[in-house]
Amino acid sequence: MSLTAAEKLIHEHLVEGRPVPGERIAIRIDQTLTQDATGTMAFLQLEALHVDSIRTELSLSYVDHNMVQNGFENADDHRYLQSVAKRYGVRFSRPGNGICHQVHFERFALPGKTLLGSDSHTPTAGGMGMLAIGAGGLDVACAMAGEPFWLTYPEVTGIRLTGELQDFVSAKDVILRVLSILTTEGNVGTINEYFGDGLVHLHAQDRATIANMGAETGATTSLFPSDEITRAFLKAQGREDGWRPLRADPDAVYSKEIELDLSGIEPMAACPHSPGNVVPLGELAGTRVDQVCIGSCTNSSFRDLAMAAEILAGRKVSDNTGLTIGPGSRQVLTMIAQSGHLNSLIDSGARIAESTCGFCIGNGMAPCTDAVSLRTANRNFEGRSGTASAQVFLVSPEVAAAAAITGEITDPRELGIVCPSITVPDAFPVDDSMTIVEHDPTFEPVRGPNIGPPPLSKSLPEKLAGKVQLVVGDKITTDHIIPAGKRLIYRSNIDRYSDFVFEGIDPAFAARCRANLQIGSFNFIVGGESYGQGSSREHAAICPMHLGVKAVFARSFERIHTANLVNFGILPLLLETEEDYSALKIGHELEIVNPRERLAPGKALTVIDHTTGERFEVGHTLSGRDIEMVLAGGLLNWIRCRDREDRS
Ligand code: MIC
Ligand code: SF4
Repeated sequence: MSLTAAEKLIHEHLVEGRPVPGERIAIRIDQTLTQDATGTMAFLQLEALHVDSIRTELSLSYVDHNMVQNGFENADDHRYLQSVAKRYGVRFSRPGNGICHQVHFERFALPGKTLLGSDSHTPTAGGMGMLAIGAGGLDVACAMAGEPFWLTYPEVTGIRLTGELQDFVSAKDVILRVLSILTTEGNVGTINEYFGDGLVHLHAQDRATIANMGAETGATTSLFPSDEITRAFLKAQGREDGWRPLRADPDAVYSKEIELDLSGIEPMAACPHSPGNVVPLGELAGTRVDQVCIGSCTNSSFRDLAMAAEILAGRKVSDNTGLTIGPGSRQVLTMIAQSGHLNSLIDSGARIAESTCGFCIGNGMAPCTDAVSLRTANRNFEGRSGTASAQVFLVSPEVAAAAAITGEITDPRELGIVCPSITVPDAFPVDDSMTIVEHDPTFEPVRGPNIGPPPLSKSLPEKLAGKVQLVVGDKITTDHIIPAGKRLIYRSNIDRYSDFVFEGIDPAFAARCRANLQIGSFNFIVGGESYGQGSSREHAAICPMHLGVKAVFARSFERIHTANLVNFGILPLLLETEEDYSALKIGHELEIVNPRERLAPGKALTVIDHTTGERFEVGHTLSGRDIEMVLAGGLLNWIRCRDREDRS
């Protein structure tokens, strides 16, 4: 049978289920990654699973998100993560070593292997033929403990690349073009697989950029073949022995095919407030720009920063525009320092930030009121920059550098300069001393006062009645549900973090839920299409769970968030018609009829709206295993019960 590259990797790792699109399957996970903002919770959960050491080939714990350290909380989390890594034999990447996806791509990703990461941009490693999937922290904890990962066997979308990119057009423009075609909705349960003659013109890091931001389509992951370009990159990183070839069979069949002629792609931009609002840059030319930020896991490689530096060399940043550069890793920082590009950036007036997520997650660099900010990141959700009124546009490093010089949105082809040609070195400066390898199963992890126990939910009650506490529209992101930025310090303190659920939409939400819970009633949320887009943060399920939310009713859900809801015992229920959605209002008292008895795969549930007296049906996509988990009150409870039964 002819297979796509994605299907080959799935078949090699399949441990349960039938390899048929739409079926639930389980795959073996070879590597995991966590980052600090999701990692503390993941490791608290790993501790609750009572294993002695990790059972993956390699697990990495990165510190890259919370590094502002405006108090003891971040540093306590770092210390806990380093100590718990030692306890279980996880490799620990110290603060300063770089952004998880960039460092993983440079030093640890391997073609042919599987990677599960507690961050939605884990698919970055798909740029080198790795099956790399983002998930909630609890799923990653389970993978570290040796559990397989459950997902829906995907439909594979083939993206055939032909031609070669024009000068000043780069990988970011390719993924923005893909987003303009696929959009941010309707791709749940698919994999974007790239193939075709155009691939030979894309370096490994270009492919990483495209795979990284493929997360914004909502697809399970993106995948590039592993070829001679992949091999050259691994060789330059001193890791050629990890290379293996991977490509689709010549007559493999994709469920849908898209053809992209790279030579026809123009510079593009994603306009506020969605990565899917893509327009050709020309439509925005001349717009005043207050801030430019170059970095994030999408565009912070040596190629990207060297390109920006060459465009800025001998020029100054415009008087009314601020420019910040965030190198993706210590390796990148070392390289731009050695190559002289760092000097060009400093001379131009750029501010050099640490190798962290930083501005991308609203941790510093919030722009001024009503600012226009051009960023090379992957997300421009409203308020994510830290400034509610800011307009964030997502662009390539070339477009960002041009705007920094002129102070307005400018097509870099109109700067009147020759397009710099960046040569990626044959040998990268390799120094892994910032990733610590230790293992002592007797070592006691060190906890600070802000670090609580892992949250557990109660099993699903016989009678499930409660109040609608919020009705929201389409494309609600997990940033809307639980904000990052200045609230990130509470990632390890669920009770405190829960105060900020839906803070930007309805600051009274948490208090209403707590009051209702006090009188013995549960809480419900109502949403539109694509509920739970964006970040993998499981806090978007844990904190609502803590506030007594037992079900979310929506027109459709995104993949990672659905899994997180189930993992924490919350029912993701599908509203079948627009009328059902419009009929539900804040304050309505709902009852889900006999959920413990009636919950079964493919079977609708009945809901009574006691406020209007109406009854309606709701669907769901829960598998038998998902249902067992919800009934048990979440994945941790379910595993504990299963292990208890196994022992008895
Ligand atoms: C993001 O880009 O939104 C984050 C911050 O990296 C998240 C993870 C988190 O919220 O900690 C993600 O993409 O999963
Ligand atoms: Fe960090 Fe931004 Fe990448 Fe998320 S998208 S991992 S916040 S750099």
